Amino acid sequence: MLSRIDHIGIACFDLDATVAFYHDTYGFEVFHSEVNEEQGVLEAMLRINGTDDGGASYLQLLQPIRDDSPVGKWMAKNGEGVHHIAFGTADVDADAEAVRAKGVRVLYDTPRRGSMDSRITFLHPKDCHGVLTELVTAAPTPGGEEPRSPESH
Ligand code: V0V
Ligand code: CO
Repeated sequence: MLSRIDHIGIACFDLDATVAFYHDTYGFEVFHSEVNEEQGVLEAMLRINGTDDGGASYLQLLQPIRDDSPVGKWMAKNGEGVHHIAFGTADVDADAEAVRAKGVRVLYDTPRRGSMDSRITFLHPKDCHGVLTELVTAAPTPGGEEPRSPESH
């Protein structure tokens, strides 16, 4: 079951400058950042709020590390802006199959590695009214919950 907005993916030219904007304007902090070589992005996750399924919602700021990556290609046409939305689920495999059975193109046969060791897949934007849509299951942690932000301890 899709139970929350996991994140909104925002493409940017300069990750540091964009992180600074979100910090200085709204006070949002970087919760996590990493390079995902396979997806061709340098990314920063800004944790916005916890959710009642034990997860959280983030902004995912994305700077392409290659021009021929999905985000690099998209930015060449569109510049900066909202690139995708991601719904969180406890079971990305089951939900991806259920969506596929409805005739929506699911881009990966098996979910791949996403931010913070999550498992992710994507639905084709042309089958989703123009919105690139991601499904994501957060990595399990020893406590059974997602990592918590420093201020929530
Ligand atoms: C492309 N199109 C989009 C779009 N990207 N429409 C809405 N939102 C987007 N983000 C449209 C594009 O304008 C074209 O429409 C059409 O789809 C085909 O696009 P294309 O430029 O020819 O590019 P393709 O077909 O080579 O690639 C498009 C897809 C690709 C969606 C297949 O971007 C992809 O595989 N995306 C999934 C992976 C991804 O996005 N990774 C980066 C985030 P017209 O012009 O023909 O009408 S990584 C991430 O989120 C992580 C790591 C995480 O969450 O943990
Ligand atoms: Co994403």
